Amino acid sequence: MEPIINPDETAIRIDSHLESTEERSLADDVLDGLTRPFKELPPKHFYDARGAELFDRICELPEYYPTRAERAILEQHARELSALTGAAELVELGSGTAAKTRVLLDALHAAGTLKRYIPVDVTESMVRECAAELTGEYPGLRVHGVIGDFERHLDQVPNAIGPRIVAFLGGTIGNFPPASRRRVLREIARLLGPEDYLLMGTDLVKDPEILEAAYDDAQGVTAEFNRNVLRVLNRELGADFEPEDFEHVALFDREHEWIEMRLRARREHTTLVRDLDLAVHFDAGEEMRTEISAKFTPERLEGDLSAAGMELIRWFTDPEELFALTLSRAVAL
Ligand code: SAH
Ligand code: AVI
Repeated sequence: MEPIINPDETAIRIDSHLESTEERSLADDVLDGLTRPFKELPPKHFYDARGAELFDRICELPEYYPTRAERAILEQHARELSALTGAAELVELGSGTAAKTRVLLDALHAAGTLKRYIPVDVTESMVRECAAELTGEYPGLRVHGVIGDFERHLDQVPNAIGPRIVAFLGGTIGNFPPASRRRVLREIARLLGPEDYLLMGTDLVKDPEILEAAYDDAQGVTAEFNRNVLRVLNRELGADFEPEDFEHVALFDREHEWIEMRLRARREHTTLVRDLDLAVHFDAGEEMRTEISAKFTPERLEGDLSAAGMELIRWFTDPEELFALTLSRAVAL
């Protein structure tokens, strides 16, 4: 019997680099982070399927302006970006649902240059769903999904097939502390050939009240997103956290100019992380850091880019100057 060939199948390729190594990285992060004097967990573990759904809800909240501001900038400048870059492919780091990315894909598709989209994300379901949707929406588009950690797997991004934009939207670069931020940017610079550009979204320094409201919304969606990391630890590592034992805290650190999200223990207790054979004690009121979200000035951004071997080419912002979208290139050595 003839095999049934789905004509769309050739349009999609997905590579996964996580599997058991990802469980290892969660275990290492938990062992390292929860045995420190000031407990800490890296934010990438928020994003299981539930965390990704909660993040989508955050993007719709009245207080969370970054998504709307970045979308407005993209809508204003997509055609210009398309003409300037002539991109044949778009690599997107932390692609999520690629909701805003469609604005750029529309422009590149209309210009007739776009051939391939490469979403890179730790959340497997996101990469798979996004690949299926986008090949349906853009006839002729090939999608090569990379399920992986952009701190460890950027060398798995396939070689460019033409001028490339690497998009890093949403302000996700701000979720790295300064040293790792520069390390990630250096790795990104290695993805850029002489014809290629980094298109990066960064949230800007502003009134602390606006910032704190964006990370502590009235409906409590961000609080649920924050506590979701405890559910991930319960499921993946057999921990026995009671999420409601922790209160959501979001504050703007004026010295570092970043938002810090923390979980504050409501009572003294000890949690067992069964798979690591680890007992973790929390004093009443003790706080564990779960995310930083750095806010940028043009100087901070230029400093980080230049330390990573890139130069800023264009700076776009929204009318209220809440958020910036920048285009950069690798500096020729
Ligand atoms: N770019 C989208 C989503 C931002 S949310 C937007 O602008 O709305 C951050 C995304 O990055 C999530 O989809 C999450 O799964 C992914 N992510 C976070 N840390 C990651 C890491 N270390 N490696 C790969 N993806 C990561
Ligand atoms: C993905 N990242 C840029 C978001 C941010 O604003 O730092 C994650 C987030 N945390 C709380 N709300 C949104």
